[in-house]
Amino acid sequence: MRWFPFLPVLAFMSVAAMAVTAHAEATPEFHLVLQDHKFEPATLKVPADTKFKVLVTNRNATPSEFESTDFNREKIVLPNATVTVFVGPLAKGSYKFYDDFNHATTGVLVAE
Ligand SMILES: [Cu+2]
Repeated sequence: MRWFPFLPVLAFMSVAAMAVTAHAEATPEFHLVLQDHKFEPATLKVPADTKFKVLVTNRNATPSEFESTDFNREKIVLPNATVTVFVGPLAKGSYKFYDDFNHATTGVLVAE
């Protein structure tokens, strides 16, 4: 049996399979919880120069709005709900965020 001519095809298929796997693992996930009108954690370390997602869960009895002018996102989070916010890639640095419905509730993303 002459399988030699199929080698390039097999090589291509394995590279394509690797690319699909890498893509599936590509978006790191971080969690924030709103509780007692505080973000937990209030400081969230994230990778610099990488797209990531933040899952924000609201355990308060009132709606919140996860918002940042530093990284330009805003999303309402109803009580007992979780929203997913895609962020980045961010350069190294600190990026403030807050609850737009309760400005005393603040936190910071630290990209490093
Ligand atoms: Cu807002």
